[in-house]
Amino acid sequence: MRTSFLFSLTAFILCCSLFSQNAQAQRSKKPPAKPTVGEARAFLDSAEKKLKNLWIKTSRASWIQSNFITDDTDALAADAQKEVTAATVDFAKAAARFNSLKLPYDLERQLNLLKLSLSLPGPGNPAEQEEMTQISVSLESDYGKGKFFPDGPQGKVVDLNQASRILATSRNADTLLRMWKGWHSISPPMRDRYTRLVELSNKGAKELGYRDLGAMWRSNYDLPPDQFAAEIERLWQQVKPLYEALHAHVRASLTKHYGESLVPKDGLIPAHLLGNMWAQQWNNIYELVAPPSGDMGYDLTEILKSKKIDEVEMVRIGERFFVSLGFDPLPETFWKRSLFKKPADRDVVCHASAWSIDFHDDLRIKMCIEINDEDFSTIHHELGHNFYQRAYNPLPLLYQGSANDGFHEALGDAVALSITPEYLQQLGFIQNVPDASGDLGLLMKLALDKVAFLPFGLLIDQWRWKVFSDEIKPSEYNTTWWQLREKYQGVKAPVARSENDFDPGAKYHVPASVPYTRYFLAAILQFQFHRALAREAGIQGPLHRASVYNNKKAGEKLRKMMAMGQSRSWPEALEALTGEKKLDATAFLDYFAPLKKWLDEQNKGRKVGY
Ligand code: X8Z
Ligand code: ZN
Repeated sequence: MRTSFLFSLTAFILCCSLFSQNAQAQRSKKPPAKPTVGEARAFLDSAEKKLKNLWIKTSRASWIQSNFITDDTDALAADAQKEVTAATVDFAKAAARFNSLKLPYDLERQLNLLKLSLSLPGPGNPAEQEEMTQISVSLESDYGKGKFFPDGPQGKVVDLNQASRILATSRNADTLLRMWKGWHSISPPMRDRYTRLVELSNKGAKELGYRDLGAMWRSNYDLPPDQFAAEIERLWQQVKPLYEALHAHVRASLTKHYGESLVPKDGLIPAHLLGNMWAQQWNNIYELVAPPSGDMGYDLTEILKSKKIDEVEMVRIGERFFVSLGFDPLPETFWKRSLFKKPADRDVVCHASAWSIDFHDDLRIKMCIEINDEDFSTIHHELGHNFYQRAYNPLPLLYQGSANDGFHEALGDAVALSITPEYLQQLGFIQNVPDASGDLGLLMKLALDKVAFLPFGLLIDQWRWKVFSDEIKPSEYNTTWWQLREKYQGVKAPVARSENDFDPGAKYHVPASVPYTRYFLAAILQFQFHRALAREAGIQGPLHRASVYNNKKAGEKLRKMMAMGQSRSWPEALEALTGEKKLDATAFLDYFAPLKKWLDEQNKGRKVGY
């Protein structure tokens, strides 16, 4: 199963026996028999068996499809997903029979997880179900195939990896704009299908008893959905001053580089200048904004290249980190079956993902690795998914997930926070560990990744929640998308946009229907995890210099939390690792406190905000 996935089950044998019992009761005019705890248990057992089978089949079909995109593999993947969706929906509806029954904790929790297990629930009507899964597969597949011709149809073709490389390295505003516009030309054809997907998946969510699909997604956090939304807002308010301080400094640096006519001193930053297609992480423009007196002293991308470290070796280094914490090495099949390099001869979904195909040890990643510091970090992110999947694999199927989806996303990132200069020296990547004068540079580089990401992590689902609740109409999709990007990120479209565009579709998680709030949660959680691991390892000193590499005690604490899967509520899992029960941005803020101080000094006399 892919970490972000529509999973499911089928229940005909069991449903039939429940339905026939009720039919008998109707014939004899007796009220339907009250369900029992024993029946609920049998229902779940049977659902798990069916589900496991179907999920494995669907994973295989999806794996092949996203490693080899053709019309045929699309059709096969859609077929498999349809089966899974139909079965899960049937199970979820049949499970409603136990709603009024007082059930033991585990049964109740698993039934609830079963109900929430689809990211895209289908309507009960088979024709609509088929339409929904076909649309969903076709959207992800179109994203995977996305290419454009910046010099016209006779000229060279550019894919997302190539465009991203240029956005990361070019400082020529015209070149950047061509890449930005080119990639955003792949998504308008998705608009009508996306509109229909919203209708169909919303219908499915309503049939399962949710207000709409957004409310269903928000119900997956052991809290009432509105309270969860309020928690997210609380965290955003905690970190917003730090984001605004970074934004103001980056804007001033870009004004200096590109001129005030392109980057107005007090306004929104054009989205193509920040080193990333979605302006979601800004680490690639480090050299434009670096503190003059705080050089970090090394460039990891240069080191990887000069040492001729290839894609597989980058993954091996990541694996060795987890092994140093006490985890078993990855199985041989991982190395045989994973995709590490973009194939030259076929279309693949390059967006990085981690898979557990068989709920046991058939673990894989799929990633078009580029030799740079960003992908070195993403490799740890993906491996975090795989090690998590293995840690909880002894649990019943419906508990095989992270405490909430933010935990899954945070795990590998928390480990990657241990890629400190001290660790790089241990790897033999740098000779000398820079002294504390380089800390500002280190913090800036990481802030351009983690702090810059926060509003982006928030806004995708702010947009989708409103799309699902119909507050945003299809005729307003693009306008509202940019309103949110301006409001949260303080960035603007580099050229005029209209409703002929469909810019949300140019971001993977929209066509792929992967909920996104998980990444906002993960951004906060990973610092809570890191602080707890450093404490467990007995590390003194600033958190940005703390590496738990080789520390078995910290590793054991982490493994224990991972092994809980989603068998307990996320506050319990959080407590097991950190001793804290609440999401708390103080670890994040403390980590960046020296940088915040520096930014505030730089920003004196500048407008902060947008
Ligand atoms: O999608 C991902 C991972 C796979 S779960 C590579 N991330 C988000 C993104 O790329 O937009 C990680 C950071 C945010
Ligand atoms: Zn992930």
